[in-house]
Amino acid sequence: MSSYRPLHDGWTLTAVSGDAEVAGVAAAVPGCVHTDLLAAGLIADPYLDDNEARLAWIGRTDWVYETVFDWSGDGFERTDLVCEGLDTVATVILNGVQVATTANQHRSYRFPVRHLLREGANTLTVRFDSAYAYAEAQRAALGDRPGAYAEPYPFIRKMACNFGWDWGPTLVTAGIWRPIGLESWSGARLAEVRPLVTMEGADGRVRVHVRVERTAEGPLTVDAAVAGVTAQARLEDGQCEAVLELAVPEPEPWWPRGYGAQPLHELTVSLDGRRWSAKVGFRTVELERDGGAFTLAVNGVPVFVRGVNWIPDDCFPARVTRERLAERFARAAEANVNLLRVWGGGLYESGDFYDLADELGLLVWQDFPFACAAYPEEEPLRSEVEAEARQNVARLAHRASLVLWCGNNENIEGHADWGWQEKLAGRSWGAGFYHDLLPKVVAELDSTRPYWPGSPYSGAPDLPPNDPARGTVHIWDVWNREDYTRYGAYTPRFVAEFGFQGPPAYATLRRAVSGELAADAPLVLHHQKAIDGGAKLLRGLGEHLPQPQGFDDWHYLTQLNQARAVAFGIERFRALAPHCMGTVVWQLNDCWPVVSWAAVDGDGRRKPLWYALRRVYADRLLTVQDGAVAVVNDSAEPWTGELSLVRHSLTGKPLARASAAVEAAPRSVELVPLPDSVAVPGDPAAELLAVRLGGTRIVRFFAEDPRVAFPPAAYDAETAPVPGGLEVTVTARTVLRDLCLFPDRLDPASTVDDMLLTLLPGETATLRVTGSPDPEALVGHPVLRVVNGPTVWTGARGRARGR
Ligand code: BMA
Repeated sequence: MSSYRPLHDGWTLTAVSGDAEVAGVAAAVPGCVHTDLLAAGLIADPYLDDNEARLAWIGRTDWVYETVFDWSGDGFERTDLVCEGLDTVATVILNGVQVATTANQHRSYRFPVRHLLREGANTLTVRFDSAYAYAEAQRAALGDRPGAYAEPYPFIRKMACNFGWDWGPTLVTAGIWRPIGLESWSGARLAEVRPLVTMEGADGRVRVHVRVERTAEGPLTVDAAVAGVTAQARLEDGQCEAVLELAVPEPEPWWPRGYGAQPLHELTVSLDGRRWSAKVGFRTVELERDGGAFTLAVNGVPVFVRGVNWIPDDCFPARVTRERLAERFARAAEANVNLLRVWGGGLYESGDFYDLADELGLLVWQDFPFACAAYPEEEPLRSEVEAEARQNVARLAHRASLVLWCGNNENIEGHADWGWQEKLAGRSWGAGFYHDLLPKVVAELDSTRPYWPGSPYSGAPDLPPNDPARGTVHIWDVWNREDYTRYGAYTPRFVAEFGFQGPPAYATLRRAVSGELAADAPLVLHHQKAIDGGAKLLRGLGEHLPQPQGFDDWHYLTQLNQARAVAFGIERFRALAPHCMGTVVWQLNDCWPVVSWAAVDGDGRRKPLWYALRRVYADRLLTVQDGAVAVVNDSAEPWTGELSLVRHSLTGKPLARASAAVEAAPRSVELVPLPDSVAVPGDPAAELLAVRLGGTRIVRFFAEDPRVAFPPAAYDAETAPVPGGLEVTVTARTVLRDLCLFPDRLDPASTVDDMLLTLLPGETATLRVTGSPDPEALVGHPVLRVVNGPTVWTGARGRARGR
């Protein structure tokens, strides 16, 4: 017997330190101070212009949330205040009596409060002290630690990127960020249910670890059921823990997407009429490490990871609804992604996040929340870390999608390679967490999946952590210093991070920034957080693309270069399979409108990189590598056919042809050497190579674009209305290099279904555009872009024929 009552109404917010006069402002729970102040019209939107710069005071202020609620004795023995998330330095007060103080955003809490409740009106107050003040006090007490950023985030258990990152603003939040409510119960309740789900041979196996909290004397009965199988445990007087074993004969296994279906079964656990339930899927996970490999195997099948890194989708995480997550996950799945890495500067994500991953077959690699800094291991942080790890490992242990626990992001590398040891002068830096505490917690609570101490990591503490030859590597010399062709010098086992920046969609930038849009406009630069980011974007164009003339060129060319850079890396690494068994692109998403490494921008718009990802992450990929065509077949079926190789002039005239019979076995890479007749051009500036196998066609030029003697682009374009939008047909009169359509320039809601198309003269592409952008404008500059288009090379304009 129990009843739950959310306490989400009637909250007010008051500033109780500093100069701000904020008192009794209506507040949303779950929520945070920034979004409350925004809703009350007291601050400007932190994501627009440089408003962020004037909001630093919020993180330095102490705040009080308060609500009054009615309560009347409900006949239960116990009533608990359940706080699923308090951000972060909180004092909880009920009817003037202090219930608890907390300092960990990553934990949830339950406090018995029945003795404090009164008939009639009750006042619940949650005071949040400044996260800065707390973190700075810990820093003073424990001694400073080196890190990638000067902010004090390693000194508080709070989402690190809230203090600003090289893609995120500094907006230090406070608030009741997850649900809060009263739960009343009598007799006994399920305090923790931790099902470990795996397969043994062909059979599904669930071991449900149950902990109960009880007031009742005498025996209790716990029941569990899954897939038609039931189990029961009896708890004797005073006993609080039980393990229930369920063996499900020959269930359909759960597979990552691309490998099979994702059957999920409802597991129910009940105690005295109280019911806990979750969806579980049966599978095994192993990490194969022979000879330096880093290969995730699900149900014994090695999986080539086509991954993306995930960052908190909003600086104000209470705004991230299930609907929004579903949209982001759909974008990942459509781009043929099969793994999300929940990066260590963020959070243990919400139940909705893992629900969607389980349903879609998106594997999840979960970092423990530590990133890019040395972390003190002393109290109070040590106990907080242990408590949060225990709670979250138990919470997520049953998740089919979760395949790896990882100790941290880049802290082992930082300690080894970034000059931290000298600065630390013997102070703790987190090694005890990554090599001792966290693996022990995982071994104790979740034996069903592997633990990896950090990323990058080579497999042993004494090895150089970022060695491409072992374990996971992060490749950041590209972007920071090197041309993207340097990916070609790597022969890694598993690339857990690599990426390249590009601006967000035009409509996103236009919404975020008022006034002039220019690469160097101060407000545009405010939405670029990487050190020297603007210069690196331009330098990164290298020999590949011309330097831009004006904003429109900058926007197209740097977006295009981002897409090409990442695609270049993925093509290289996939062609190395099975030596290399995964790439995790930095990064899928953004938390606000910003120039960044993301494929999907802060307003949810897809950048050209997303379209490139969809192509290079497809099951079937053709790529030219080191004088051969790599036929990459990451599907369960063989890929057979006649590989056609044609060297063309830029006018489309075939100059040489070759072909080869191909039979790429399932999950394999076949290398087909390129004969000189097609591989060696007569004139590198005036020829291209077209490679085709079945429905897949790629085009390679023999020189970088600025050295190709492109004719000025000419094309015919027609638009026709179709339900929900327009169909755009572009017929190339000349070669068209990397055609993109940017309909959001005309209508922010408008999208297009494909991009980055290279057409030979006479070829036609049909694109679907949603919404109702002006059809004439849609097929002209600067909405329709090609590399050899009017503003990059002067010359004839594309001829656009309207409807
Ligand atoms: C790695 C990541 C992030 C960062 C990214 C881009 O260091 O782990 O910390 O945002 O590179 O610089």
